Amino acid sequence: MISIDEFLDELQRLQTDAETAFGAATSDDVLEAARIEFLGAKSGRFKAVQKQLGQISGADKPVAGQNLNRVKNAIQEAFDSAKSRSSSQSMRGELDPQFDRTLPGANVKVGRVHPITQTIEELIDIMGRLGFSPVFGPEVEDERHNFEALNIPDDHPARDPLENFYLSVAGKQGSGDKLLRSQTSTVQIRTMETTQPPIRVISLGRVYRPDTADPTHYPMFHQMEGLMVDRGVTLATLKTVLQLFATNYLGSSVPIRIRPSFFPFTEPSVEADYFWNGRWVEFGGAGIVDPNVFRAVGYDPDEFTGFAFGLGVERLCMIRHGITDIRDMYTNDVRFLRQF
Ligand code: FA5
Repeated sequence: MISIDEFLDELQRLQTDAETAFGAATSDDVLEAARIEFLGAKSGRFKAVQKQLGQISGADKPVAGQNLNRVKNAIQEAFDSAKSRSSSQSMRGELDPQFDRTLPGANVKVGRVHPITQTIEELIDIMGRLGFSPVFGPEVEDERHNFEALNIPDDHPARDPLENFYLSVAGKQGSGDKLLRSQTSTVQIRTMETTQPPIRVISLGRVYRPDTADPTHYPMFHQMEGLMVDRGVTLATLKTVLQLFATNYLGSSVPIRIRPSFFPFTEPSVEADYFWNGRWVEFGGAGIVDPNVFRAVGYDPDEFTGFAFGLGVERLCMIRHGITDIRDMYTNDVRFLRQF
């Protein structure tokens, strides 16, 4: 039998010795040797003291056990902190005589987030503050979501194979074919199919059109779609949200205007412009959601109204950074990209 006092003395010695040894280890090898001496699974000193637990009287066992655990944790902690110290660079200077701390550091080249991704993150942040949550949809779409539910009939020119990337070779409208989505308005439908009003969402992502690349057009670009559905949403709500968006993204002195336009899925439809560097610049289409769109997703158009808008993300990014050619964003020239 061992008395509890002897056992606790032994534990205290073990802890002091271990902390001293780990603290004084001057290389990884010495630290490892100390680890084996104190924490070694078979014949480490901690293990030896642990075995003595069997010789403690039953009444003292709980106290002995608690102290054993406490010391085990303290020793482990002392080892962990010595280990992390030895792997840090400053320690290498002290421990490894071959390490020359006067050498210049390695020049690590840190990458950057692409300007379009930066813009998307900022747009999500701004719209989030106005209560709009981000939602996402697939880039390969079917005709229901890209056209039909958006009130775009089979014979509409927007469905022409020459205006879209249909995915079969035959590529024909009305064939039930899949296509690369030509607008993010698809996500309006997907959201309304699965959610009941009130709705306040934005959807950001890539869209594809067979447009010839020029300074302001690219065959793949990004849009930010906005959708708000509730009771009593009007064109005034839309204009307020667009103005708040422009103020937050471009600055408080930027006025916006809306002018009549046409989209099959909104009625009335508008084009939204902001005033920038002495001229009006278009930032996208918008309007009040057409009752036929609500019918297509099972909403009652007499109960709810909503607005939707679709803005070109590249154009917003370009205006903000003074980029004059959209193609620069997609040539992957790091001399261009590292400016943002
Ligand atoms: C649309 O795509 C509508 N879906 C927008 C909308 C949504 C209207 C909801 C009403 C309600 P539009 O084809 O005009 O609209 O495109 C919107 C914006 O995308 C344009 O204002 C422009 O900023 C941008 N855009 C269009 N084509 C290109 C292109 N080839 N390259 C870069 N940006 C483009």
